[in-house]
Amino acid sequence: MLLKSFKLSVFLLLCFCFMFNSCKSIKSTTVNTQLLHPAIIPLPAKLLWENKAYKVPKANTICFNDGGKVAASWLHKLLQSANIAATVTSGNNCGNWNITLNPSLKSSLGEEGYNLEITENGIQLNSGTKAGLLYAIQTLRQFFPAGIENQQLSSEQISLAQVSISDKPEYSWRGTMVDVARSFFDLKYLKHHVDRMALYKLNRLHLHLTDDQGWRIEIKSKPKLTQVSSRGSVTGGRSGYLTQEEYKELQDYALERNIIIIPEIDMPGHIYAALAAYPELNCENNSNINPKKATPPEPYSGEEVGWSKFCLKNPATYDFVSEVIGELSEITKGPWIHIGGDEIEDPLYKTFVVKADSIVRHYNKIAIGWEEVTQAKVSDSFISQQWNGKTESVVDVKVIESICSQFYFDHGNTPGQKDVATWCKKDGITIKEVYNFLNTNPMVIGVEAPVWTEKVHSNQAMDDRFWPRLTAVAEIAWTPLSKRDFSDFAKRLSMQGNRLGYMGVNFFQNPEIEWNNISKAEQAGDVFSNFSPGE
Ligand code: TNX
Repeated sequence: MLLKSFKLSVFLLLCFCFMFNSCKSIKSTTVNTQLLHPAIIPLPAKLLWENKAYKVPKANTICFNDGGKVAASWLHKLLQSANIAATVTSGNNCGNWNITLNPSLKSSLGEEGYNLEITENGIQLNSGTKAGLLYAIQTLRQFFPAGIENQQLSSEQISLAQVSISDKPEYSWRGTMVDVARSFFDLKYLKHHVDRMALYKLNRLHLHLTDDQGWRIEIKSKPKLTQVSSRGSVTGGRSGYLTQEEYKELQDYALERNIIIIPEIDMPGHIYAALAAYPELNCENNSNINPKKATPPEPYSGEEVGWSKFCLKNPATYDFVSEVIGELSEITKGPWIHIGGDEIEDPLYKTFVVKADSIVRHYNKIAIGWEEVTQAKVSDSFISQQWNGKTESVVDVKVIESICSQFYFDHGNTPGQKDVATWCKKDGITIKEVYNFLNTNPMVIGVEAPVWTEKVHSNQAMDDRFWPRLTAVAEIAWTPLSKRDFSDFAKRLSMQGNRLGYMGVNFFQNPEIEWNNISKAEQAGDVFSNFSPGE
């Protein structure tokens, strides 16, 4: 009996070595049995390991029931990338890989939850929704050796740890924000960003599309926004814009991965790029703009904030807002439009916010704004995004938590990092500080981490600010508080480094983590990059 369990441990250890390429760091006397299992982030809500493995056979069948076809395509792609041959067929539990969509599971698992069982008979993925099935596959993906991300798997037999998982998220809003206005990030980068978000079950991508320095979305009724306003950027940053076609392509790509895009038009402040193209929107004598910063039509490439605003007493302002929001609503698939609303003083500010809210609702969307908007009596559906916690709110609306001291990833990973913001927290934001997020406000629907780009001008730098801190965001947003434990998370993260490396993510090798061996791919890309599962 003892001998048998010793053999089993050696077997599992070997599997582990193979899977994580990390034998060198394992000393036989200090083996932590917990680490014999794949390191899953975010940690599932309920998870029970069996100390056994399922050896994937040479011939496999993926069997899906009604509604499970898309999930079957994702799974097939995953297995193909591991050199595992499989036939895909419809039916009920007719394979060794079975996908079951069962809407009645929604009552227990919600909109995004799933069950994943790996037993000696094979793999079962169940959910009430397609999103849940996709997440079951994202969890399963982390059972495979990291080389799967970059075609680095040999044809050796794969063993999967046996497990029983029942999982669902703590919060519905698990977001990231990219400021494409100060410096532009193109469709290709944004798709890679979406790929990476999907692996960690992040589901909201907020694009800060406009600011003083640039306007990044094509609005056909206002052609100068692209002809003129998109040309600028912060000094050293990139200019450009997304065409409506590209915006649609990004949304479709993201939606396949259960990610909704939230476009932000930042108003009534942070609006100089638009005013430079349409100077007729200014008040008399340009009294709405600080002349020391810019005089239209000169572009602005500095970093200061709070010096430009719409002319709020000018009726043309509201026509402009209505036309822009109308067109943006038409091309936006998600239910939300972000109207900004930050860092501005004006006697008509509250009136503007209420009007902008009603314009957004007129186009059948839900408005989101930075926390200052809650000084105004916005509608009940409005969502406030908290960033400094200083606003005296007159309404009780839902909240997205982005408090700058925990979530502003334009701040450094470590003290003294170069090209980072320091205004909210001088020494940067550690992974542990992100992980220690505690929420007691029942109005909070989730969290979102922004990267502002005054100082982030390359894909490499954007990767460095987001990763690995976004893995901590993913876990605090998904895993119930009672299951969170930083030292356990840090161990799991140490084993994810190799995967991020194979995915070509230029992540910051934070000294808080004892990284295992890390393989680095030159190019960004992973097992599901550019893959479409079809309808
Ligand atoms: C504050 S917080 C801003 C942005 C800046 C950022 C720099 C908020 C809603 N606005 O305009 O880019 O700080 O960290």
